[in-house]
Amino acid sequence: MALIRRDMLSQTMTLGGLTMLTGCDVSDSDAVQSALETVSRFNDRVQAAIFGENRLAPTFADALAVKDFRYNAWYGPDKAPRLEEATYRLSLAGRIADKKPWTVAQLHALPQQSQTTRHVCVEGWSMIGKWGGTPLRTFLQRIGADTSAKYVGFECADGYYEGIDMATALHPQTLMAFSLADEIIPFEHGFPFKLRIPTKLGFKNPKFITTIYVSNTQPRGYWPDRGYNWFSGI
Ligand SMILES: Nc1nc2c(c(=O)[nH]1)N[C@H]1C(S)=C(S)[C@@H](COP(=O)(O)O)O[C@H]1N2
Ligand SMILES: [Mo]
Repeated sequence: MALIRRDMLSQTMTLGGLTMLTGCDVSDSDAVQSALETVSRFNDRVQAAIFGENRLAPTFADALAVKDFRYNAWYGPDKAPRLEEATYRLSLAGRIADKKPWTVAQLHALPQQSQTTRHVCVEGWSMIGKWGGTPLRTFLQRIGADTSAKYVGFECADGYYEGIDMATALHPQTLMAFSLADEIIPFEHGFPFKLRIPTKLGFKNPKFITTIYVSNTQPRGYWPDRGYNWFSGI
């Protein structure tokens, strides 16, 4: 979010300082934007170093989880894609040994665990939910993903796209969530699964995923392409 980055920047340096640092005229808005992007990339690197693989997000008693979890996307719930079990296939691409597509039944047969954590949306709401599913790490191992690669990316049925670094993909709390509030995850929350990452802001939790890929090139993200910080850890 450009506004947040601008605020952060004004707390840390003056525009004059920015001009000196970057050698560009801050009255030129393209130059300001590119300086801000340099600072944002720097923030991504610092955050990646601070958010270690072993840092766990807080968990809560199951009784604190809401039953009716709030819906969010860049469009209303009536427009949310409905992925049908009969036809759904999860495609795999990039640095993965076994790229055979997965059916819902195959996904649901994976070992599952539950997690009660807080989802934080930058739009100003947060909610504790109970999700159940398979650690993405287990799935990546199952498909022979190259876990020495740098990133895992996701493409979604609604045109949304996101990506995470490999440390986050292998984090023990990063789940392919097949259930929400002890029920099969509802269509509008991402059926057949949503990627639940409690160490990341809500927008880095893609729903309606149709492709998972492994790459050494940093995947783009829908909101990062619109100015939000790519790393967005919490
Ligand atoms: N495919 C897709 N995934 C998405 C989004 C979206 O618009 N499309 N919105 C994100 C945002 S901003 C939030 S807060 C959460 C909301 O997930 P929920 O509807 O399960 O609460 O989904 C994230 N994942
Ligand atoms: Mo969000």
